[in-house]
Amino acid sequence: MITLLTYAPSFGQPAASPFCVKAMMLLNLAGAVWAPEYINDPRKMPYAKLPAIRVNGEIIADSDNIRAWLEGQGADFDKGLDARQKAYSRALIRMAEEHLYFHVVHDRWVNEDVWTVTRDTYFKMIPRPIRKFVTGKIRKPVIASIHQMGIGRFSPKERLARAEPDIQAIKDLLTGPFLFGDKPTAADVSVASQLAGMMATPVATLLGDRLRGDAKLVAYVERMNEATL
Ligand SMILES: N[C@@H](CCC(=O)N[C@@H](CS)C(=O)NCC(=O)O)C(=O)O
Repeated sequence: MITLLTYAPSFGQPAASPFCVKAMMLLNLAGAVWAPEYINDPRKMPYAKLPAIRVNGEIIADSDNIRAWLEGQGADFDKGLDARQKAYSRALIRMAEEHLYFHVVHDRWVNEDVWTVTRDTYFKMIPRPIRKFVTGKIRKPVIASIHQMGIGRFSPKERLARAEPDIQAIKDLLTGPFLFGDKPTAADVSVASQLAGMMATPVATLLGDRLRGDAKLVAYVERMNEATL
């Protein structure tokens, strides 16, 4: 039995983090038997982040490492893909996780209107009288990291313009049900979990509205959810 150490469900998603949703999709695609254990504070994790899995007392942290572990057990998430498709897959995964992800973080943590909802969802276990103070300390380095990586310096319109070519690239590749044909692969897992995270933003934002209004992408995420969750 595998235990997935994950954030709790929120905003209609099975976990607050797209990376935890990704791990769930990978586990299901691999046919693994697993159960979630919900964790609020990731500081004791090997990288102080979630997701991680626990197998026979061993912790495997980071969604890419979870993928590698599952592949070591025999899973093949890219069955039938040739070397060129696997190379595209790698690039798509990095685009989703190292660029689009930060737009999800910006929308949830930096945007003032969304932040109050994020705060009262993610940190509802912190008593209300001290919640604003405590979460302000948690939020500060997140805002700093988004500023550091760059998109924190953009206006909402500039942020949307930066994300748009990525979104269009995903749409252009979606000539079938999934990115590489009739079956979900590792790239779909990473891309769809980040798109779902963007769509789940609980308050209207330019990016959230852009994605929620895109019938092709909404249908794609629904297809992925049906196939993998
Ligand atoms: N590269 C990691 C990224 C995981 C990640 O960024 N997790 C975030 C939530 S979306 C986290 O736990 N952050 C806690 C923190 O930075 O304090 C993976 O693929 O698992």
